[in-house]
Amino acid sequence: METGIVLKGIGGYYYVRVGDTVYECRLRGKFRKLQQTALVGDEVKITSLNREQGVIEEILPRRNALIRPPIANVDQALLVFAAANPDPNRLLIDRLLVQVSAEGIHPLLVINKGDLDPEGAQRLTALYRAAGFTTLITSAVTGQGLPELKQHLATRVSVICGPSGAGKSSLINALAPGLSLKTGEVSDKIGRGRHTTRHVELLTVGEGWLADTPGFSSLSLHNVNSKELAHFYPDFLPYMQCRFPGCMHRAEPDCGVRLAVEQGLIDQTRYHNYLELLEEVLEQERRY
Ligand SMILES: Nc1nc2c(ncn2[C@@H]2O[C@H](COP(=O)(O)OP(=O)(O)OP(=O)(O)O)[C@@H](O)[C@H]2O)c(=O)[nH]1
Ligand SMILES: [Zn+2]
Repeated sequence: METGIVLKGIGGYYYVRVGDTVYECRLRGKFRKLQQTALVGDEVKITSLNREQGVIEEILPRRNALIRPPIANVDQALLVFAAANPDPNRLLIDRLLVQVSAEGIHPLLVINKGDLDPEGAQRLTALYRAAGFTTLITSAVTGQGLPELKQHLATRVSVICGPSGAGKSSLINALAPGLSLKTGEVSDKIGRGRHTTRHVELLTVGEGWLADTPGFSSLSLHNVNSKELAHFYPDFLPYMQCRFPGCMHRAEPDCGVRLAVEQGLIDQTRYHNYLELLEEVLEQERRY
């Protein structure tokens, strides 16, 4: 048996990449009885019937599984924001960083459209690098940062997410030439792009795999609780020496995080967005 990765599934057929070959596979009958199906991203063991077809004999244990898009074993999420047009929404950046980290997925903050505002892009990436995140400036138009982005994709399964119009489809097209995803023009009137991307497939990009469908469309922080929220802030961690063990870093006395904000050691906006997300999580907990 050979081990491969499921790149896509259509109507009961799974396309499994083993080395340089893609096999069209069906699931062994036992999976139907167990009501199990394979997910894109699954590592599977197959027996080949010939050089093009095979049978999935075993689905290896999943490290994680996203619901939208349905993909297993996601290692990394590219959080794509535009340097301008549309302007980056700091609250959405922080929200996605928390959401992704809480799933155990490594976030890579990509500031695209670097050509439109090079200085703004530098400022933003410097801020988030200082906060402990991996960042990259790209441009789907000039090609800036694309070789580096490819390196970040190597040997992993990545999904792309971010707001409409940030250039997600453009980046996917630039990384996987030959594929032509539709890209939407940003309407200047409303400043938002159209949602044009649809089906789910893992694209082979260099040595890695990239989902062609954007993820994390649900914006609720259902996977985080109020006690652990601050732990997804690497920039808070060194200062989380507060008087109260359960400190949520709001109005508690002798809070190390608040002190660090006052001393300019933690970015103000990061902290304000934290408070906003904390309120949201607390409200969620009150309701359930
Ligand atoms: N100047 C510039 N324009 C870009 C860049 N990347 C994408 N665009 C343009 O921005 C617009 C939106 O790009 P898309 O790739 O459709 O954005 P998206 O994030 O996939 O948007 P949705 O499908 O709505 O989620 C298009 O007109 C692109 O041509 C870039 O790096 N620089
Ligand atoms: Zn505190």
